[in-house]
Amino acid sequence: MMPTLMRTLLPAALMLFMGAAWAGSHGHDAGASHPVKVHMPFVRLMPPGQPNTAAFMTLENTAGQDLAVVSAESGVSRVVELHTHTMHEGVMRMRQIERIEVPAGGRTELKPGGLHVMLIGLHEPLQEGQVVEVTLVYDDGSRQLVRAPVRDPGDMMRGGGHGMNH
Ligand SMILES: [Cu+2]
Repeated sequence: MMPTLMRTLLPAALMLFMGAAWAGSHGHDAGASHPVKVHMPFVRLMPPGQPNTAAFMTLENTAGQDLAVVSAESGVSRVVELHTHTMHEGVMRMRQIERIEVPAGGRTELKPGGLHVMLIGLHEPLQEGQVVEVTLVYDDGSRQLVRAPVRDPGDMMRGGGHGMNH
């Protein structure tokens, strides 16, 4: 009787505790405490007059469960979409996708030519070094604020960027 009770009560208590801890990080945009770690976020500096740009970063899921980014928000542009690139008849095209998967214990790279957060219809031209706030919304309902500096991809190619270690 007793061991059976323990087996049912203990996991329940544990889940309750974890739920409380989780809820604690929910209400606000919890960057540091989110199970997904964001590495090297940046927004690509575009030539003047370009109304759109994109945010890139590496997402590392330290949780034991698969997560996915299902939307993103930012105040800098009219529309924010999740995008990927696909080859279509030999031409690289971007298209909108529903979600960006970040498998448990895995990493997902958002990079030029691949997955990205598309910022469409910038309210104002972005300046190099300016920090753009992008909020990622996950399929578990959690939100994560990412601060991504605006970088010139040319600078990064020449090694002038910070932390581009590949
Ligand atoms: Cu795009």
